[in-house]
Amino acid sequence: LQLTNALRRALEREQFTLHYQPQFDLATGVVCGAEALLRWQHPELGAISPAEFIPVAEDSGQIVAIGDWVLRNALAQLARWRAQGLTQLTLAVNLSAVQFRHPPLAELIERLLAEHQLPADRLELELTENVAVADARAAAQIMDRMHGQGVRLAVDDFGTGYSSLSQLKRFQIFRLKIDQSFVRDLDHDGNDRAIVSAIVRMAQALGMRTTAEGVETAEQLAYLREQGCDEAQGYHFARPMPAQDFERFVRQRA
Ligand code: G
Ligand code: G
Ligand code: MN
Ligand code: NA
Repeated sequence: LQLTNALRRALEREQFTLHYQPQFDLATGVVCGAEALLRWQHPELGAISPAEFIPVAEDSGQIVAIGDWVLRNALAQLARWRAQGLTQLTLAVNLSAVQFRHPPLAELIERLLAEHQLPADRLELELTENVAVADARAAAQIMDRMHGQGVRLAVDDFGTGYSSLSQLKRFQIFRLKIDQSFVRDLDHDGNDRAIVSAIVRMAQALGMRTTAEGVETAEQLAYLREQGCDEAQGYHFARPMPAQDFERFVRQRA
C-alpha cells in the first residue's frame, strides 16, 4: 500500500528515468539497438527495482499511465538519437500484459511514431508469453494492428512462460529473447546448451530472430555465436545506462 501511494506521486514528481542497455549484432559486433529499462529513484526509499514495483503498478492499474510515460520518453529519445545520426538503432520497450487490455495503446504508439517521424520497424515491443493468456482477443487485436504498422514484436523471457508454438506462429513474432536463466549456466550445464541450441534452431526454421539476454562471459558469447544466435545483451558488453552514456558508448564503439 505504501508503494501504491508512492507510485501515485512518482510520475508527477518526475522520479522515473529510463536506462538503456546496448544490444549487439553477433555477426558484426555492432551496437544495433537498445532496451529501455525503467528506473525509479524515491527520495526516502531510494532506488526501487522494476521487478518490485511493476507488479504493484499492474495490480493497481497504474502501469497504464507509467507505460505511456515510458513509451513517450523512449520514442522521444530514439528520435533524438536519429537526429544525431544514430540511425542504425532499434529501440526495445517492455510492455506489461495489463497494457494490452487497453486498446488506446495502439493509438498512442501510432501517434508517437508519426509525431517523431520514426520508421515503425525501429520499434520493438517486448511482451512476455503471458500477454496472450490474460486477454487473448484484446491482445491479438493490438498485436495484429502493431504488426500491420510494421512494429516488431519480441517475446521476452522466452522459455519461462506459457506460450504455445501455435501462438508464436499466429502472432507474427519477429524475435525471441532467450531468457537469462538459460544463459547463466551455459558453460557447464548441458541441458541449458541443448535448450539454447534448440530455441535458436526453431527460431531460424520459423523465420524469427533470436537475442540472448544476460550474457556475462566470453564463453557464453562464443557458444551463442557458434549456435547462430543473432544478437545479445548483458553485462559482458554493458549494463543499462543513462541515455547520454549510451550515446557515448555507441560513438566510441563505431
Ligand atoms: O532492469 P531490471 O533488471 O531491473 O528489470 C527488471 C524487470 O522489470 C524486467 O523483467 C524488465 O522487463 C521489467 N521492466 C523494466 N522496465 C520496464 C518497463 O518500462 N515496463 C515494464 N512493463 N517492465 C519493465
Ligand atoms: O525481463 P527483462 O529481460 O526485460 O529484464 C532485463 C533485466 O535483466 C534488467 O533488469 C537488466 O538490468 C537485467 N540484466 C541485463 N543484463 C544482465 C546480465 O548480464 N546479468 C544479469 N544478472 N542481469 C542482467
Ligand atoms: Mn526485456
Ligand atoms: Na527477459
